[in-house]
Amino acid sequence: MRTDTPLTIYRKDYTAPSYLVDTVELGFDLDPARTIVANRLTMRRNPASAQREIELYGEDIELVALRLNGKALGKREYRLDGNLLRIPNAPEEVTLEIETLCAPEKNTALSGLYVSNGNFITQCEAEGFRRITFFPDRPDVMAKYTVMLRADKERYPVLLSNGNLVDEGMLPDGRHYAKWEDPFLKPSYLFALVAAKLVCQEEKFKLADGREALLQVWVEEGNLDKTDYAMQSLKKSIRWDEERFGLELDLDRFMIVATGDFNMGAMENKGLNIFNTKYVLANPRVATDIDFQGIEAVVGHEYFHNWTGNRVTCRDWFQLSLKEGLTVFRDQEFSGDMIGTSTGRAVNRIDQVRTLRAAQFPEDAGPMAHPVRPDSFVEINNFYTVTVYEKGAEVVRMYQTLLGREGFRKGMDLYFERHDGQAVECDDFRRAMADANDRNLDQFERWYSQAGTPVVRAQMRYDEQQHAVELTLSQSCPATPGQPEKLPFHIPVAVGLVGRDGRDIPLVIDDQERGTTTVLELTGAEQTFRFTSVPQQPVPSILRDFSAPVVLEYDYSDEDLLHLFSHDSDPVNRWEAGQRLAMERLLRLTEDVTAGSRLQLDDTFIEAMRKVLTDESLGPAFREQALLLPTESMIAEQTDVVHPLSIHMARQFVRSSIGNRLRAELLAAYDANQTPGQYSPDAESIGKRALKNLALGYLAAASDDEGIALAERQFDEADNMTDRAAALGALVHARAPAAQRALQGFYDEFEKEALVVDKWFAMQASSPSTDVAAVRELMKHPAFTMKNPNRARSLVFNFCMANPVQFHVPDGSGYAFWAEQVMALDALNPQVAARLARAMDRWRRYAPALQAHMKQALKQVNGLKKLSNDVREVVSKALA
Ligand code: 0A1
Ligand code: ZN
Repeated sequence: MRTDTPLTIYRKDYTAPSYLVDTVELGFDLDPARTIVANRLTMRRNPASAQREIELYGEDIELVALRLNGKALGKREYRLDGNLLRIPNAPEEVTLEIETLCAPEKNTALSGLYVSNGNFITQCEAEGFRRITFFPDRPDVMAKYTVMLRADKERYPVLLSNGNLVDEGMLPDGRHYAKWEDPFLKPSYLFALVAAKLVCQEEKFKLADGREALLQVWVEEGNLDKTDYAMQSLKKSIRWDEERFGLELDLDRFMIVATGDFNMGAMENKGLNIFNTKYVLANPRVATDIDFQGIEAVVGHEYFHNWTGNRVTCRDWFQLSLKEGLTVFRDQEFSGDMIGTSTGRAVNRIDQVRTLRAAQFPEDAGPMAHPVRPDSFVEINNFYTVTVYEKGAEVVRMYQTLLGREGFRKGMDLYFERHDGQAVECDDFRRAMADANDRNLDQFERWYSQAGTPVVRAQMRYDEQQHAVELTLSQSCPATPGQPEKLPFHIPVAVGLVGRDGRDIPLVIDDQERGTTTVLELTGAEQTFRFTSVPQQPVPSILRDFSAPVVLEYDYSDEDLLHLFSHDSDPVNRWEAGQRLAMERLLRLTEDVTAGSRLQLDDTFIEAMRKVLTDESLGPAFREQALLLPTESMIAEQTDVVHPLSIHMARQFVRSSIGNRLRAELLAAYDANQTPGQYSPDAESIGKRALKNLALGYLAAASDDEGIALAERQFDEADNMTDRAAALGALVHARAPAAQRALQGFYDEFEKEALVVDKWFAMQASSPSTDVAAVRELMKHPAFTMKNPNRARSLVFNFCMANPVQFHVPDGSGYAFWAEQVMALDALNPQVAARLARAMDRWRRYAPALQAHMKQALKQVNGLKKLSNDVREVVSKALA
């Protein structure tokens, strides 16, 4: 906890480390109150650095002893200022021995070495290793690690670290030890240890080259009935990386450990991935379809990091997207390939687009906007963002769109050939892609350096005499903090032309046949592309498969959109046409609510919805996506002055109108998409349940009681969590009289399942019937604690971020609650507090009366003297 003005760190100030580390030997005497860490480093001066001082970082640890080449260092021979330990005039080669003390049980920040439910766990990314021992804790210092763990055998029977187990045995006083050796060079942020009472599901798995690897999933006792899916996902991930990228597991043993106390989703520590239980534990009784999908994606993500992140890592934290954007892209492709079918893939892609629009576009337009490769930060933990991750993945995807799958693979191969074992920059990845394909990708660099969501404006002119289409594309990008002007991006725009009969028109440019979808490369501020042999005026389908993370502007008429919504061969744009139809109406209705006008929804829209709902040729998963309305926050992003209540009422009106006017079709879809028999989280069944439960939601939102009755019945009879939670959600959100009974029953049944109790809190927190007072009541529930991040997120975050009507009540009490909780959380866990702080990012867009309250709440937090750098950065940027 720092109380002075936090320091900004700039990418341009990067300098090479003064000393390199060859080997690290760590010894741990584990004790919750007082753990002794012995650290023996062999180091040598870095020829690439002019600096001669050894620089080590340490935070919240006590230095007990320091020896250099066998000799204890006196107080004059080193300097310890805050978190920086410097040893001047050190020789060329040194052996440093450092002994420190830490108190894992007091570590509520969950960074470094901490205790979770009695077990020792570590989290070192980004800068947690320095909370364990003094070290040049930066990713460009890569070393070989040997780790000796000592702990009480009864309390901590399982002792794990990175790499291979090389020795284990007993010690006096009931203690035991285990020695681990990691054969690979790694940066300190990939270090991990676990000392715990755990059990595991394990299996030998044959790798492509014939070797056998031991795979383990470690969980607390009582949870072995929930590890199958994670294990299956791990095996699928290993296979997929072999087949798609020729990348193999490089260790004999690969372990996953689940912990209930974790700041993020999971962590890719070498050979010892540590996961939030949310992304490991699942069976049909306690986990929903979305949970199962999340597990597959996150297990894949962490596994894929072994090559993209671990074997090739980041030179500095500004390059974070080098590993994160690339690894998210890889996990997205993995999920798509696991579904297999083309509509399944499209639905997967639609989900990605939705996340980008709902979370990344607002970030890119707000006070925390930053390039995919940021130029500066105060606290690196604030930059594990949707921009670095999801926009970063879109940037990687654009290489594949521009170079083709094969070209992309060639680029990947060259990247590993050049950089295996190194810590590199985003530019190195771009260079590998360019060189492997003999392409100039210089301009593409702007995707890394310029923040903000580009706007692509399209105009089409049809020349009836010449039978030609001229498509003019122009681009611009709004100003973002520190970047008033932007230069043009290199944007791949995938385009098709849809004929009057609904079929794609074959594309001809410069007398060349280009198939029915072609990728136009927009590199200038404005360019015109000319298509010939177009027999009649088409409707352009632009940005197919969402080929670039941009906002597309085109003056589509309702007729155009209806045409695309019925016919576009590109499912993403087909869905997109429906979203545009819905958004137009939602925006108009929002204005009508604010103005007090009567609300009306046109037949055209309802008919379009009826058509998709009843179109059996479309898979249920796609129909569900097509019928899902843009979220309230997506609507808010499209309005100049945000009135959250108007948006909510407009959206509710559309929901209940759909429920009333498509009642028969919704009931039919509800019946037709039952999934009897044994639960299975395959794409087909997931799609059916999604459509069925969407129908249920609309019916429950309608004005008669049948939907509510259906939800009650489903709640009582469902044999899986997907259907139970959906039914409960429908009851709670519709404020049904039966909601209270159902909530109580649900809690009683699942009170021992922490992840289900999280759902129970979350459902109430995001319900428009839960006001500030009710949330405060829920915080008094014996199962609530702010110390557990999942629990804090389930109640407090969901209220502040997913319950706009109640959070934004006119008297400002929601914001006062926010300020209180940010401050309380900051004292425990700054990283998590800073995430909650971001609920106010878009405060300047709200109606003036709300703005005033929001500003006051922000100032209250910022006025606190004792505030972490994490929260300080977020609130001060919001106020700037
Ligand atoms: N590298 C992890 C994300 C992660 C980042 C920071 C953490 O602790 C502060 C934990 C995990 C990933 O991308 O999965
Ligand atoms: Zn990652």
